Amino acid sequence: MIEKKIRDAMNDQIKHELESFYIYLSMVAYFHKQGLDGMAHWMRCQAHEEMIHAMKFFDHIIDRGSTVILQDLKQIKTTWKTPLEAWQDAYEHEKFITGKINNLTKISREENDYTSEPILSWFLNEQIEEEKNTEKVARELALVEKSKQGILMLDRELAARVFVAGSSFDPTAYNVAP
Ligand code: OFO
Repeated sequence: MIEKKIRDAMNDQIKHELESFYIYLSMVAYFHKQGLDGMAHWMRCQAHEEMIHAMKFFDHIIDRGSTVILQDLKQIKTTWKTPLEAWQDAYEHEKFITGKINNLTKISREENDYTSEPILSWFLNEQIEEEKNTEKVARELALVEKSKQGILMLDRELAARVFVAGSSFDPTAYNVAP
Protein backbone atom coordinates (compact mmCIF):
# COMPACT_ATOMS: atom_id res chain seq x y z
CA MET A 1 0.00 0.00 0.00
CA ILE A 2 0.92 3.62 -0.25
CA GLU A 3 0.17 6.43 2.20
CA LYS A 4 -2.41 8.97 1.00
CA LYS A 5 0.06 11.84 1.33
CA ILE A 6 2.55 10.09 -0.99
CA ARG A 7 -0.17 8.94 -3.36
CA ASP A 8 -1.49 12.50 -3.70
CA ALA A 9 1.99 13.91 -4.26
CA MET A 10 2.71 11.25 -6.90
CA ASN A 11 -0.57 11.99 -8.63
CA ASP A 12 0.45 15.66 -8.66
CA GLN A 13 3.77 14.60 -10.19
CA ILE A 14 1.99 12.70 -13.00
CA LYS A 15 0.31 16.01 -13.82
CA HIS A 16 3.65 17.86 -13.80
CA GLU A 17 5.28 15.28 -16.07
CA LEU A 18 2.32 15.42 -18.47
CA GLU A 19 2.61 19.22 -18.44
CA SER A 20 6.28 18.79 -19.36
CA PHE A 21 5.17 16.57 -22.25
CA TYR A 22 2.66 19.20 -23.31
CA ILE A 23 5.12 22.12 -23.07
CA TYR A 24 7.75 20.32 -25.13
CA LEU A 25 5.19 19.24 -27.70
CA SER A 26 4.20 22.89 -28.01
CA MET A 27 7.88 23.69 -28.59
CA VAL A 28 8.01 21.01 -31.34
CA ALA A 29 5.30 22.91 -33.20
CA TYR A 30 7.01 26.26 -32.56
CA PHE A 31 10.44 25.11 -33.77
CA HIS A 32 9.00 23.53 -36.93
CA LYS A 33 7.31 26.84 -37.64
CA GLN A 34 10.67 28.61 -37.26
CA GLY A 35 12.25 26.18 -39.75
CA LEU A 36 14.43 24.73 -36.96
CA ASP A 37 13.67 21.07 -37.53
CA GLY A 38 16.66 19.87 -35.49
CA MET A 39 15.41 21.64 -32.38
CA ALA A 40 11.91 20.34 -33.12
CA HIS A 41 13.32 16.81 -33.33
CA TRP A 42 15.15 17.22 -30.00
CA MET A 43 11.96 18.45 -28.35
CA ARG A 44 9.97 15.59 -29.90
CA CYS A 45 12.36 13.11 -28.23
CA GLN A 46 12.04 15.09 -25.00
CA ALA A 47 8.24 15.05 -25.10
CA HIS A 48 8.35 11.28 -25.57
CA GLU A 49 10.67 10.97 -22.58
CA GLU A 50 8.29 13.05 -20.44
CA MET A 51 5.41 10.72 -21.24
CA ILE A 52 7.58 7.85 -20.00
CA HIS A 53 8.26 9.82 -16.80
CA ALA A 54 4.53 10.26 -16.23
CA MET A 55 3.96 6.54 -16.83
CA LYS A 56 6.68 5.60 -14.34
CA PHE A 57 4.70 7.27 -11.54
CA PHE A 58 1.42 6.02 -13.03
CA ASP A 59 2.57 2.38 -12.84
CA HIS A 60 4.23 2.82 -9.46
CA ILE A 61 0.92 3.93 -7.92
CA ILE A 62 -0.93 1.02 -9.54
CA ASP A 63 1.75 -1.53 -8.58
CA ARG A 64 1.37 -0.49 -4.97
CA GLY A 65 -2.36 -1.09 -5.03
CA SER A 66 -3.34 2.56 -4.97
CA THR A 67 -5.36 4.88 -7.20
CA VAL A 68 -4.26 7.05 -10.12
CA ILE A 69 -6.23 10.29 -10.28
CA LEU A 70 -5.52 12.33 -13.40
CA GLN A 71 -5.84 16.10 -13.12
CA ASP A 72 -6.46 19.02 -15.45
CA LEU A 73 -3.36 20.30 -17.23
CA LYS A 74 -2.66 24.02 -17.06
CA GLN A 75 -2.83 26.27 -20.10
CA ILE A 76 0.56 26.41 -21.79
CA LYS A 77 2.47 28.84 -23.96
CA THR A 78 2.17 28.23 -27.67
CA THR A 79 4.78 30.63 -28.96
CA TRP A 80 8.04 32.31 -27.94
CA LYS A 81 9.73 35.55 -29.00
CA THR A 82 12.94 33.74 -29.93
CA PRO A 83 14.35 30.18 -29.89
CA LEU A 84 16.55 31.32 -27.00
CA GLU A 85 13.49 32.25 -24.95
CA ALA A 86 12.03 28.77 -25.56
CA TRP A 87 15.21 27.04 -24.35
CA GLN A 88 15.44 29.33 -21.33
CA ASP A 89 11.83 28.40 -20.51
CA ALA A 90 12.75 24.71 -20.86
CA TYR A 91 15.63 25.15 -18.40
CA GLU A 92 13.43 27.07 -15.93
CA HIS A 93 10.79 24.37 -16.24
CA GLU A 94 13.32 21.63 -15.47
CA LYS A 95 14.41 23.51 -12.34
CA PHE A 96 10.75 23.66 -11.32
CA ILE A 97 10.44 19.88 -11.85
CA THR A 98 13.60 19.27 -9.80
CA GLY A 99 11.97 21.19 -6.95
CA LYS A 100 8.90 18.96 -7.20
CA ILE A 101 11.00 15.75 -7.12
CA ASN A 102 12.95 17.10 -4.13
CA ASN A 103 9.70 17.81 -2.34
CA LEU A 104 8.37 14.34 -3.13
CA THR A 105 11.56 12.85 -1.70
CA LYS A 106 11.14 14.97 1.43
CA ILE A 107 7.56 13.78 1.91
CA SER A 108 8.51 10.13 1.37
CA ARG A 109 11.24 10.44 4.03
CA GLU A 110 8.88 12.12 6.48
CA GLU A 111 6.39 9.29 5.93
CA ASN A 112 9.10 6.55 6.17
CA ASP A 113 8.08 5.34 2.71
CA TYR A 114 11.27 3.45 1.87
CA THR A 115 9.56 1.66 -1.01
CA SER A 116 9.53 4.95 -2.96
CA GLU A 117 13.28 5.36 -2.66
CA PRO A 118 14.33 3.56 -5.89
CA ILE A 119 11.92 5.45 -8.15
CA LEU A 120 12.69 8.79 -6.50
CA SER A 121 16.42 8.28 -6.67
CA TRP A 122 16.03 7.49 -10.41
CA PHE A 123 14.23 10.81 -10.83
CA LEU A 124 16.76 12.75 -8.75
CA ASN A 125 19.50 11.55 -11.10
CA GLU A 126 17.36 12.16 -14.15
CA GLN A 127 16.83 15.79 -13.15
CA ILE A 128 20.59 16.38 -13.16
CA GLU A 129 20.54 15.40 -16.84
CA GLU A 130 17.40 17.37 -17.62
CA GLU A 131 18.78 20.61 -16.18
CA LYS A 132 22.22 20.06 -17.70
CA ASN A 133 20.88 19.44 -21.22
CA THR A 134 18.50 22.39 -21.36
CA GLU A 135 20.95 24.79 -19.69
CA LYS A 136 23.70 23.82 -22.17
CA VAL A 137 21.58 24.56 -25.23
CA ALA A 138 20.27 27.83 -23.72
CA ARG A 139 23.85 28.90 -22.96
CA GLU A 140 25.17 28.01 -26.44
CA LEU A 141 22.24 29.68 -28.11
CA ALA A 142 22.86 32.85 -26.11
CA LEU A 143 26.43 32.87 -27.46
CA VAL A 144 25.39 32.66 -31.12
CA GLU A 145 22.07 34.46 -30.85
CA LYS A 146 22.86 37.15 -33.42
CA SER A 147 24.35 34.67 -35.90
CA LYS A 148 21.92 32.81 -38.20
CA GLN A 149 24.76 30.50 -39.14
CA GLY A 150 25.46 29.71 -35.48
CA ILE A 151 21.79 28.94 -34.84
CA LEU A 152 21.67 26.64 -37.88
CA MET A 153 24.78 24.79 -36.74
CA LEU A 154 23.26 24.22 -33.32
CA ASP A 155 20.01 23.13 -34.97
CA ARG A 156 21.90 20.48 -36.98
CA GLU A 157 23.67 19.27 -33.86
CA LEU A 158 20.37 18.84 -32.00
CA ALA A 159 18.93 16.90 -34.94
CA ALA A 160 21.33 14.09 -34.02
CA ARG A 161 19.59 13.22 -30.75
CA VAL A 162 18.79 9.52 -30.73
CA PHE A 163 15.90 8.27 -28.69
CA VAL A 164 15.81 4.51 -28.57
CA ALA A 165 12.87 3.78 -26.29
CA GLY A 166 9.74 2.32 -27.82
CA SER A 167 6.21 3.12 -26.74
CA SER A 168 5.74 5.17 -23.58
CA PHE A 169 3.27 2.50 -22.50
CA ASP A 170 5.78 -0.34 -22.83
CA PRO A 171 7.33 -0.94 -19.36
CA THR A 172 10.63 -2.07 -20.96
CA ALA A 173 11.01 1.47 -22.28
CA TYR A 174 11.33 2.74 -18.72
CA ASN A 175 14.72 1.15 -18.20
CA VAL A 176 16.30 3.03 -21.06
CA ALA A 177 18.98 5.49 -19.94
CA PRO A 178 17.88 9.14 -20.14
FE1 OFO B 1 10.36 14.69 -16.45
O1 OFO B 1 11.94 15.58 -16.58
FE2 OFO B 1 11.82 16.96 -17.73
O2 OFO B 1 10.37 17.80 -17.10
